[in-house]
Amino acid sequence: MNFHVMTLFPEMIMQGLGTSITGRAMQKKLIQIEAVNIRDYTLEKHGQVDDYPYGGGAGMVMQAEPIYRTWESITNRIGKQPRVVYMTPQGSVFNQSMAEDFAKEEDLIILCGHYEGVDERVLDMIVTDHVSIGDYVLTGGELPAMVMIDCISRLVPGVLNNNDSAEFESFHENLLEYPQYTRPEEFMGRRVPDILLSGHHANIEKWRHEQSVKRTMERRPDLLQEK
Ligand code: 6GU
Repeated sequence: MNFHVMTLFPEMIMQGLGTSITGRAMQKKLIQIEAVNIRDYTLEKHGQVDDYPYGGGAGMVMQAEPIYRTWESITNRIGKQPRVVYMTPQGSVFNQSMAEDFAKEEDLIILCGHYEGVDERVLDMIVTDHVSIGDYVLTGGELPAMVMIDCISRLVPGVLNNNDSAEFESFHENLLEYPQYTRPEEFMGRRVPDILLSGHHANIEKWRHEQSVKRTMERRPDLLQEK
């Protein structure tokens, strides 16, 4: 899967995703991430990419032209026009099922905004999906883009070592993950639950499922209402 990130801070994207599981997935060519600097596509003399808002008001607005030209360069190069996700607090709130939907795409273009916003005309022209990562305010779309790319990459076949681990983790069937334990059997007087030492796989599976349901009821009852 190929992620094409349109941003004013390309180094932030590449540094943030260059390590750990996403970094390894890039090395293995299972995913490809390119961060394209919108500033490289401005036609203004001093590299300007933003300007004052028409009608007045605080802050600056990202201009349409450099964003359009960045998009044009990417789409001409790859010879197709994939979905374009604009990261914005005004979008639909990202979740696991949106990740599963995006993971079906071969290419995805992600637009990161900054300042007070982006000229609406270029959004109308190129954006297919508006996505937020939650109800709080961030400085720009870069961190949200990284969150989304991390989450989608985990669903690309081969990215996780154990092919099973993605589907059994938190949010599988809208349940939180059961508690985990490793050595030693006793830590500061606290013992690992006996059932996990019993070797009785059917009972262990039943216990884990019960723990998942209990935990979800206690911590995220809202998940049990969904679907
Ligand atoms: Cl996608 N962008 C910004 N700037 N802030 C956010 C967000 C996105 N999602 C939550 N807060």
